[in-house]
Amino acid sequence: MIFNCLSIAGTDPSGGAGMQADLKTFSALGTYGMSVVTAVVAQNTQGVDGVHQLSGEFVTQQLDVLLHDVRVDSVKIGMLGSVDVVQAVTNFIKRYNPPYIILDPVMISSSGSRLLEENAIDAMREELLPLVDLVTPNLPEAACLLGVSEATNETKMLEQLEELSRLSSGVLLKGGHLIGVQSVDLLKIDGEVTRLSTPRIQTTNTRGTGCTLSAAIAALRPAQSDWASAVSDAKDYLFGALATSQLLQVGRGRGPVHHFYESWLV
Ligand code: PXL
Repeated sequence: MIFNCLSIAGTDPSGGAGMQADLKTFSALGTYGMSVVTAVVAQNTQGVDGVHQLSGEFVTQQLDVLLHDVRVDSVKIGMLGSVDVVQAVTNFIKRYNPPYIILDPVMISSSGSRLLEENAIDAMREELLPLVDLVTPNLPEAACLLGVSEATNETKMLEQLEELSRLSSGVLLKGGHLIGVQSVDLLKIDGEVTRLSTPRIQTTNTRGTGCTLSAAIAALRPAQSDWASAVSDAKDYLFGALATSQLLQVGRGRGPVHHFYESWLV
């Protein structure tokens, strides 16, 4: 069976982050990719030039027309941008109750620009987090959702993991921002904590890593029996895409990861 995976996200013309990264990830992992756009972003590997935010109403229209026609097997939610769109996506989940919902709580772009209005953070925490199966914050996003300072070690990460799991049924807290030979993520789902450690790769091609990981989890989850194995396999995929990223020559800023490292002949 080929699964239909939906990305609800913003765009990246340079193809390494956002919706484009999600569709590449879905395709690389053997699923059928679909996308509903929340915001059109004028950006490249060096920075964001402008954001054209779509209305909640038009996001709803895209979702309705798609769901009236196509079976959706999993959903990855990325950049939402505004309160209006956070509420549109919240209502979509309530109305259609789609399976396997992963939320990457995108707030800041890889190049440092704001991608979520300040006043949308409360709506995301109060309305959306309780409805998703898994939320995948990095350390700055976790701090922002909890209104605390950023975790500086694994003990603090574990405390924040517990706090976040009061807000959402599953949490993958990504520790990539810490320094160390290993990069450690902590997963808490169904009451169980799993520590996922991978060797840190020294590269500046880190564009879209968060998008790629959450999209990979959405692609892999329908075929797996539990979240922990889908997350672990998604991390293995991202590790390969990061390790081979130097094969790509895209832009002068932070380059993308190599989504198709397993299938291309070159
Ligand atoms: O990686 C976060 C992200 C999500 N969505 C869009 C982005 C980025 C980072 O640059 O551009 C559209």
